[in-house]
Amino acid sequence: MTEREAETRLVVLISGGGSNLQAIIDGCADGSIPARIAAVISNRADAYGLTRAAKANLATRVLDHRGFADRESYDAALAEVIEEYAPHALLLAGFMRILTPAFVSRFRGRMFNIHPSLLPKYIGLHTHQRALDAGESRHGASVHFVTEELDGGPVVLQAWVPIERNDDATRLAARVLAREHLIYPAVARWFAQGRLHMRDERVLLDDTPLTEPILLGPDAAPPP
Ligand code: NHR
Ligand code: GAR
Repeated sequence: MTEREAETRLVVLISGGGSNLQAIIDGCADGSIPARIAAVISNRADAYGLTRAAKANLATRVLDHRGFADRESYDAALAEVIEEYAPHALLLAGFMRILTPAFVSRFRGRMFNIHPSLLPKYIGLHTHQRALDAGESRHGASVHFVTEELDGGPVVLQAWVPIERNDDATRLAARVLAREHLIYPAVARWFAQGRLHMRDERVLLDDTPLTEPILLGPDAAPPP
């Protein structure tokens, strides 16, 4: 019997290890995310996530930003490659390049990012060390719609972890990453089920506006 292909097409952008990509690959494979990954695109040829994608028989592309004169021309080329795959959604999963407003406008409302902090805290880079330096007792990760404002789009789902007495950025990052692998597939599932929208810069889940992000504690599972 021929399996009918899941209708929702995802394109995933990576720059590195791709463990969040792997969580999405696994969710698509086990049916919990009713979608398929049409392509994985990296700005770095040596990203291990490309190996993960190849092992899963996914299409891979590399578009190195260093060959382009400016952000506008890189982003225009990147958008062209993405549109070859006509994705319904675009997932940034450890993608390390800030995207221009012109790029964002092409994928607005169907582009997500996972950011390693409890937004709106710690926008940008080196979030784990900054949370430690600030003496926080909690840290975590957020999945949000991507808008023109860096790490500023509406947040759908967050998970927090405790900061422990002898934490360093490496240990803390690992504890956060384990929770990322839970929350990003959950958001991808909701999108693929047609339950997740952005309207007027707000998140709609099941047609209900979220007044604040859904926040999971250390042992909590995402809502169905
Ligand atoms: N683009 C837009 N418009 N909006 C967002 O919310 C985005 C975005 C692009 C990437 C991911 C983000 C993160 O989760 C993201 C969100 C890269 C940088 C960065 O400073 C900052 C935030 C994020 C990703 N990048 C450097 C740059 O000059 C390059 C750093 C490097 O190559 O290592 O682009 O943290
Ligand atoms: C993740 O922690 C992700 O939240 C973070 O990079 C890691 C990527 O891991 N993203 C950013 O910092 C974006 N600027 P992965 O490649 O194993 O998914």
